Amino acid sequence: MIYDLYYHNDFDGRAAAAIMLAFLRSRGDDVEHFAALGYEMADQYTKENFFAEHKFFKGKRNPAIVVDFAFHPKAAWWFDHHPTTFKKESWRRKFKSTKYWHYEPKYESCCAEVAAVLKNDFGWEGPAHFKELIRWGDYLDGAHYRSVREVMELRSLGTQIDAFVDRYATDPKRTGKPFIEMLAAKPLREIVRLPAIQHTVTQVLKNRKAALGYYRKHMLVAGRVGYVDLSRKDFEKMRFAGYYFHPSLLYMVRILKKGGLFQISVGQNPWRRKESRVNIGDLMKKYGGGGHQGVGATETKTKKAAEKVAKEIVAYLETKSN
Ligand SMILES: [Mn+2]
Repeated sequence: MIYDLYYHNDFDGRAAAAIMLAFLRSRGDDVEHFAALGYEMADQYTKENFFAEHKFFKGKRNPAIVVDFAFHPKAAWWFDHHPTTFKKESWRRKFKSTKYWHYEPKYESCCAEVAAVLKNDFGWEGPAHFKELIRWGDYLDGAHYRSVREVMELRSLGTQIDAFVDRYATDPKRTGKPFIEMLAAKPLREIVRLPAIQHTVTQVLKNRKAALGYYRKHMLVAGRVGYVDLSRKDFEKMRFAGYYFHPSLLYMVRILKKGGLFQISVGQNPWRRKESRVNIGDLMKKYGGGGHQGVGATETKTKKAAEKVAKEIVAYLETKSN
């Protein structure tokens, strides 16, 4: 059987896709098209005929396999671990656990979920190097970074691979089919040493230096809350940069430019989780946005509105961080 493989546009999505690909090929099946999915395309994805009508590729559409992304009732195989996976109430009702549809929020990564399902339900175990792939999938998807320096200075195998995926997320020649085939075939420790990846790491660190200079100059601190307006800058997101300079901060509030909109992005210091008493997702809901316990966002049409929201949130979080 020939399938099309859709995966969330991040490291975990690709790792899950790689495991699925190895499994399919081991039983004589294969994948014709590979497509990365992002939440910015939720409007398209939530259409009933998404798989037949999207423009990711031309030609014949094969049965769809979706990993690490929202539920779709037309998917032949589907795996996800995100608690926000059901985008429509009617789709939530359509979902039932079957041999081919798997929703397992207990897994920190979808690659771990896929490997466990294939082992338990299909009696298949991949090559030994998948252990390492899954370990890094859990680590990155769960943001278990040991320190802010590990992330900011790309000090580990996982953060280096992740920087490469992030930098070329929309370049399928670099992070599409060939990359997924590589993840399926080789240990990560070998992949990370490739010149293309090490070159990207050097580049990212160089760009980061400039962005960090801007942060250092423009970031404001109120109590244990950091605030920076990045809406005029085309920086990579660097959601942890505030903690790099001020490790004692509990929260960061940033204004970013997203398409034509202004996004107010709020995060909790992941190295000080225990000290935080605010559910950021709930807080952002009050401003028409959403998120999880540790991170959330909302959007405004104008810069002025974004500044007003950001100011209110900074003041509120300051009262909660003494
Ligand atoms: Mn994931």
